[in-house]
Formats: sequence, structure tokens, C-alpha cells
Amino acid sequence: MTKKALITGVTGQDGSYLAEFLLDKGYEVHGIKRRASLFNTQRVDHIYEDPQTDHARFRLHYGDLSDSSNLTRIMREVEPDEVYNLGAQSHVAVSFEAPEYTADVDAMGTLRLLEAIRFLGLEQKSRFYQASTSELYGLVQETPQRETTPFHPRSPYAVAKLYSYWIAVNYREAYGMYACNGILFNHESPRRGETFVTRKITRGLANIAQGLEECLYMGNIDSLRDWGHAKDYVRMQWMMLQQDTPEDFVIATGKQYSVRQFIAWSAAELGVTLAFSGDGLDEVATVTAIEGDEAPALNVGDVIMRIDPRYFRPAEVETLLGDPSKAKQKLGWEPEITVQEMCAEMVREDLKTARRHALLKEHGMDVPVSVEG
Ligand code: NDP
Ligand code: GDR
Repeated sequence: MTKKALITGVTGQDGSYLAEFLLDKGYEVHGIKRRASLFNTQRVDHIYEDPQTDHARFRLHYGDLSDSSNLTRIMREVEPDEVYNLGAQSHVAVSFEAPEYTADVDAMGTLRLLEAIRFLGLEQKSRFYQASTSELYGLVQETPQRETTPFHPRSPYAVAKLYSYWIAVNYREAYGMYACNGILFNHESPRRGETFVTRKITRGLANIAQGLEECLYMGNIDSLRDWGHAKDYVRMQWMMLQQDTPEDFVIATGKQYSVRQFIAWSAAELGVTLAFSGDGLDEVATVTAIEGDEAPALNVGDVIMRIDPRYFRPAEVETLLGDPSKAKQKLGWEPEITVQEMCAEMVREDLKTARRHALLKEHGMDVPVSVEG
């Protein structure tokens, strides 16, 4: 029997990698996409199958986590063996701007899905994965953070995700549902949204190297994160739903670096060496050496990073470091891609786009390059 999976957030970074992964495993994959005024399926267009074909194994349904009747209808139509709840307003800084919407989607959305499963009597059929987050640890109580570390969320996003964490646990305990939380630390890829810090850096520096932008404006570059690759992390999301009993797992690499370090690696991938000088809001990064021909627009002495207080958050999560021992011992999971390899891959992909845009610009065409984030 072909297994069926339903993915919320299928158009996002993780959703797209997970859909590919499950299709490779032979699943029929159903995804929920939001109606938008512009196309929003770029990350899954390459796996799209014409719905006219009888055998299409990848199907998209219009829906929204804020709409329970819609979720219930899709759940009834699909009757999935596995539900992956990846949909969310996932930007921490934006959650301070839109806290109520974030709570509705990131907290209530999870409840709506779980209730849809219960209402349809699918508790024993549909296994449920909840995209929980290292942001739950927030103001950290213990280092490294593991499954038993107490939570102290520091943003409307993290508070909403805390509700979802506990409601998944509660439905497991109350109704015997197979529901698990993956407590995932930051994971990135060339498909990462442009306003998250790693992608903002790789894309911004590639643009600067090609003369499309002049300077990268950053927030707290002292921030420390445990970064992995999204491909490694979606594999683990699936593994969590294949066990005999549902459990929650931390997914992390166990290594921690600063945002400043990520900037330096990205620049190095472009053949550029940087020196960081100045303190606090006056800190800058200056080019001290250039090798190769990836950065034709740059000269030694150029300042290519400055601090902009707009990118600081009302409450910051300064440091996160995960302990993935449980995932390693119980499931045999280990990350295969290092953060340095991932950074190099992201820079290479963004450089390809920047080169294309530079060429268009040279021929008098407009290219949109700036992003807030
Ligand atoms: P993305 O921001 O790339 O993707 C989020 C997805 O959710 C998109 O498909 C988006 O649709 C969809 N979405 C947003 N709002 C709604 C809504 N109201 N109804 C239905 N769908 C909606 O996130 P990631 O792929 O990086 O992350 C996946 C999940 O994992 C998220 O829940 C995130 O909070 C969580 N997480 C992520 C981590 C990371 O480091 N990446 C770490 C820990 C947890 P659209 O494309 O239309 O915007
Ligand atoms: P995070 O990711 O908040 O950890 O949430 P993000 O990449 O946005 O920030 C990481 C750290 O970098 C600092 N930072 C900046 N961040 C952004 N976006 N832009 C900047 O200019 C900038 N300068 C410094 C931030 O302050 C922060 O400390 C991500 C999301 O994917 C969540 O959905 C997920 O739950 C967590 O990771 C784990």
C-alpha cells in the first residue's frame, strides 16, 4: 500500500526538501499551499506533476492554517498516514511585528490540525509531526540544550511554538495519538528564505561581489547558533514517525558559531578576506585581501558590512547549542553536511544568481536586489 503524507508549509524550505524525500521513498505526497497574488511554489515547481495525470504522486491543495473547516476537508479527502506540520509564520523578528497572526497560525493552527484528525476519527491512523524549535529554549537554562532542558521562550513566535509543543504532547497523552515534536535547531540551505541571517549574508555578499549592492547591514553578529543543513534535518523528521512509540527529539549538530564567523566564511568562499573592527553599533568589516575572480566589484579597503540597529530584536536569543545524543543513540541519526560545506553551497548558488543579475544589469535591465530581514 502506498503511504500518504500531508505536509503543511510544503512551499517552504523544509517542506520542499521533505516532499522530495518522501516522493523518493514512494509516498503519495499532499501539500497545503496558500493562495497568493504571485506564484509561491518556486521551491516545489521541479516536483510538480500535472494533476490531469492519474498517477500524480505530488498534489497541492489550497489551504491555510487559520481555517479549520478547510483543514478538516483536506484531512478528510487525503486521510494521511503521516501529517507533517511545517507551516508557520517562521520569522522571529516578524513575530514581534505581527504577534497575533503568529499566534493564530503557529499555535492555533496546530490545534486545528490535531482537532481535524480527532474529529475525523483518524487518531490511530494519522501520525503527527510538529515542527518545534530551539527557540523554545530562548533564555537558555542549560548548555548544551537537550530534550529535558527547561524552556524560556523570548519572542511571540517562540511562545506560540511553545503552545504547539505542549498541545502535541497533550494529544499524545490524552488520546493516544502518535504525535511527536522535533526540536530543531537552525537549519539552512540554498532554499532558505532570503531574510534569515545565513541567506541574507550569502545572497548579500554574492550581490556585493558582483557590484549589485554596496554593503550588508546586519543586527547582532555576536549571536551564536548551531546551524545544520535542511536536507539532513528533514530525514530526521521522517525517522521520528517510523518508531514504535512517539517521542520528542532534539535535532542539532552540537557545534556552535557566531554570525560574524558565518560572514567571514561566506566572504572567504568568494575569495575575500575580511577584518572586523570597531565595537557595537560601530563595528564594520573591511576587505583586506582578494583572491581569484569571484568578486570583480570589490577592492581592498572596501567596507562591506555595517551594523544597523533596525535588525536588533526587542528580546534576543543570544546563544543556542543543541545536544543531539538522543537522536544519535535511539535513531542512529547524524548530520552528514557540515556548516562550512553548507555555507559554501549557499554562496555558490547565490553567486550564480548574482552573476545572471549582473549580466542583466549590464544590458540595462532592472534587477531587484535589496531585502529587509
Ligand atoms: P519557511 O518560512 O521556509 O516555510 C514556512 C511555510 O509555512 C511556507 O510554506 C509558508 O507558505 C507556510 N505558511 C505560512 N503561513 C501559513 C499559513 N497561515 N497557513 C498555511 N501555511 C503557511 O520555514 P522553514 O521551512 O524554514 O521551517 C519549517 C517549519 O519548521 C516552520 O514551522 C518553522 O517555524 C520550523 N522551524 C524551522 C527551523 C529552521 O531553522 N528552518 C528550526 C526549527 C523550527 P508560503 O510559502 O506561502 O509563505
Ligand atoms: P532565528 O534565525 O531567529 O534563529 O530563527 P535568523 O536567521 O533570523 O537569526 C539568527 C540570529 O542572527 C541574528 N541576526 C540577524 N538575523 C536576521 N534575520 N537578520 C539580520 O540582519 C541579523 N543580524 C543578526 C538574529 O538576531 C539571531 O540571533 C530561525 C527560524 O528559522 C525559526 O523559524 C526557527 O525556529 C529557528 O531558526 C530555530
